[in-house]
Amino acid sequence: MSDSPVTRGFKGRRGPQGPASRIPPGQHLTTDFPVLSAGPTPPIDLASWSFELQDGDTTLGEWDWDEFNALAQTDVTVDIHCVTTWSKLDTHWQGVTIDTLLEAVGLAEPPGPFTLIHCDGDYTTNVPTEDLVDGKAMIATLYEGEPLVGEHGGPARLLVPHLYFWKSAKWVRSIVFGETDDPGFWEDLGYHIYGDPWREQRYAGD
Ligand SMILES: Nc1nc2c(c(=O)[nH]1)N[C@H]1C(S)=C(S)[C@@H](COP(=O)(O)O)O[C@H]1N2
Ligand SMILES: [Mo]
Repeated sequence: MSDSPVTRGFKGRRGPQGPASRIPPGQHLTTDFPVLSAGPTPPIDLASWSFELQDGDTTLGEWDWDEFNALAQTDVTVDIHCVTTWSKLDTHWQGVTIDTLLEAVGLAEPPGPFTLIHCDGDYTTNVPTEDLVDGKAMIATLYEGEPLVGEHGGPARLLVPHLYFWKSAKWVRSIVFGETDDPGFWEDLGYHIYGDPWREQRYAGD
């Protein structure tokens, strides 16, 4: 792994409240970690793995596995909320924030207001750019201090914990910035275009 110092990220997002007030409406606590995938876990070869930032069709930056792991690391402890109604508190992740990636390609400002996230295995999800920057999201490679296992999205997944967990795309391979908010896999099938668990935005129209 990297020799970079690890920064404690997502600051101030956990209040001093007790567990009950950290569970969004319609959710219940779980202590295990369910696996939810729309298809099989894709086999991923780290030797051919890459991660890309794109502005439409233009590649802004591309990293192979070693290059990606040499980027500055951030470590967070966050609560996660799946639309199937489980929530899990105090999950601990390490990875590279989207801010770090934009900085690495020399961009002070993100190139567009919306993103579509692409994965191995054809899954996509849309996230507004503002929900990915300012320390709100990362590409996570470690979970509870261990390399992220395949079932949970290893080697790398998006982590955007303030939205329902379907937005946290597993086996992530690229973030494509654009001008329009185009629905991804679940959003096309009727899930909410944004997915804020605190406003219970489960399905289109919620
Ligand atoms: N590539 C990909 N990412 C995905 C999914 C998927 O099917 N494919 N499922 C989503 C859904 S619906 C949820 S709830 C979480 C589940 O993550 P977990 O299996 O690590 O709990 O991953 C999200 N990311
Ligand atoms: Mo989900």
